[in-house]
Formats: sequence, C-alpha cells, structure tokens
Amino acid sequence: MKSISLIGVPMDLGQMRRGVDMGPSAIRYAGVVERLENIGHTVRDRGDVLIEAAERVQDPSTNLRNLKAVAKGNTELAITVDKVITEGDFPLVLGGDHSIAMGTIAGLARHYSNLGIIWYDAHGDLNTGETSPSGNIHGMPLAVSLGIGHPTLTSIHGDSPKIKPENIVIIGARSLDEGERTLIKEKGIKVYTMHEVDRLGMTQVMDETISYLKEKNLDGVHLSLDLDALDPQEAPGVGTPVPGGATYRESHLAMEMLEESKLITSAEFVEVNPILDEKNKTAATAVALIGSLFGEKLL
Ligand code: NNH
Ligand code: MN
Ligand code: MN
Ligand code: MN
Repeated sequence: MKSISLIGVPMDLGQMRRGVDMGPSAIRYAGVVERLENIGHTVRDRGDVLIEAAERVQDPSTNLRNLKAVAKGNTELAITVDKVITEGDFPLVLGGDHSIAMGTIAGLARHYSNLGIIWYDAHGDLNTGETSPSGNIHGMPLAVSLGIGHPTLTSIHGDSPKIKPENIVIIGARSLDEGERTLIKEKGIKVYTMHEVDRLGMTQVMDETISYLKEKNLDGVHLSLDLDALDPQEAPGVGTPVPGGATYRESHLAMEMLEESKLITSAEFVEVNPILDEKNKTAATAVALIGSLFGEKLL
C-alpha cells in the first residue's frame, strides 16, 4: 500500500474559461480520499497550493496569457511536489488547468533524472507562444517540460529541460495544432492518436506503451491525465471538449494496466471544470479512474 499526498491546484490562468479552479474541490467532493483509503492506502491531503488572484493579461509580444501568474503558481507547486517526494510520499496532483503539469514535472525533475511521461489527453500540449492558436499556456506544458518555450516557463524550479522526448508517450490525441505535429515528428515523440486506439484497441496500446517505457531504464513514470482525453459524453466538464474520445471503459482499462505494470510513481488529474459539468460527473469519473490506477478491483 502507498502513502499518498494529495495536492490541489486551483489554477485557471492557463486558459480562458472560469471554473476549472474549482476542480480540486469537485474531485474531493466526489470522494477521492475515501476511495483511496478504502483500497487500503494512507492519504494525506496537503490542501491547495496558493494561486494568487491575478489580473488577466494578454501580452501580444509573447502570446502567453497570464505568464507571470502562471509561472508563480507553478513554482509553488514544484516546491510542494519536490517536498512530498523528499518525504517519501506518492504525489497525486489535482487540477486545475493543464498548465500545472509544468510545476508538477519541475518538482519531479529534482528527483528523477530519466523520467517517463504518459500524457493521456485529446491534445498534445506541445505549443509555444509562437505556435499557439490561443495564447493559452495549458496548451504548452509538455513543450515547456522539454525545454521548449519562454524562459520564464522553462526555468521554473530548475534548469531546462526536465524530460526527454524519447521518454514520452501521448495517448488519446485527436486535436493537434500544426506546430505540435511538426515538433512530434522532429523529436520523434511516440503518439497513440484515437486512430491507433480504434485500430489496435486500448489493450495493445497500453501493452506497447508499457513495453516501450520499460526499455528506457526510467527511474520514474509520471501519468498526466487530462479529462478531455475521454469522450465529452463521459467527461462533459472540461474547457475544450473534442468529440471521439476514449470511453469510460477504455480509460479504466488503461489505468488498470498501469497499476499492474507498477511503473507509475506520480500522477495528476487535470481540467475538471465543475461549472461546465453535469452533476459532478467528470469529477466522479476522475475519482473512479484514480481508484483503478491505485488498485481498486471489481472482484
Ligand atoms: N491546442 C489548443 C491550444 O493550444 C488547445 C489546448 N487545450 C487543452 N489541452 N485542453 O489539453 O490552445
Ligand atoms: Mn492537456
Ligand atoms: Mn486536453
Ligand atoms: Mn471503475
């Protein structure tokens, strides 16, 4: 059994829709602590990282919305994640928009020199200020972690880069921007789009992902799960829904296979927006997936 530290990150400055800052509350309300304790884990809820109320600013010279405030909140998060690992706990981060992956990964990078990343998302989050169609930093954290992007972001909690392109697997992608496709090809990043999920089935996608990562001699693997990877019918409470996503069952299977692999050393669940949700359905889905990731069994 694990000793898990929950870290809430009420961040909504990485995108434009209000409400995703209430994601951590919604996931707690949906019973995440009880769910993990019922499996037998020890849970320490560290509360929320302080995200200061910031004036929303769009600097046209960088195309990075709320740059300073996003960097500040992520620095706080990185310090917290760093501390949680130093204390020997498993960090489970609850978002908040996906810009928080920069802070989580920056904290992890102090402890893992060859970190694997599973990016379960409808999007690649590989934009920079130059390629982003929106200026929203939640579409950039994977690029930033690779050391690609504005120095204010790539230098959060330590030197850049934090991760290597060959240690990343993206699963569930179905909305990639032009600059992201270029970067994926240039860096040789492994991607299972929804086409491969349909064609191979989730079992093979996860078997291949696990074998691929096992060959890399990693010292840890982080799961970054954006709820918009799931189909909007099953996860309606997200800011940028994209039709044709992974089903509830496929996503459970993915979590169960990761649990069996024993590879995962940290995780985050992001983009839950209770204002856009239907009766906290998306938060409940997040909690159910967390249950499977941490070893809940049907029988
Ligand atoms: N690719 C788009 C952008 O960069 C959308 C990103 N939205 C996300 N990413 N939810 O996971 O603006
Ligand atoms: Mn994302
Ligand atoms: Mn997404
Ligand atoms: Mn279940």
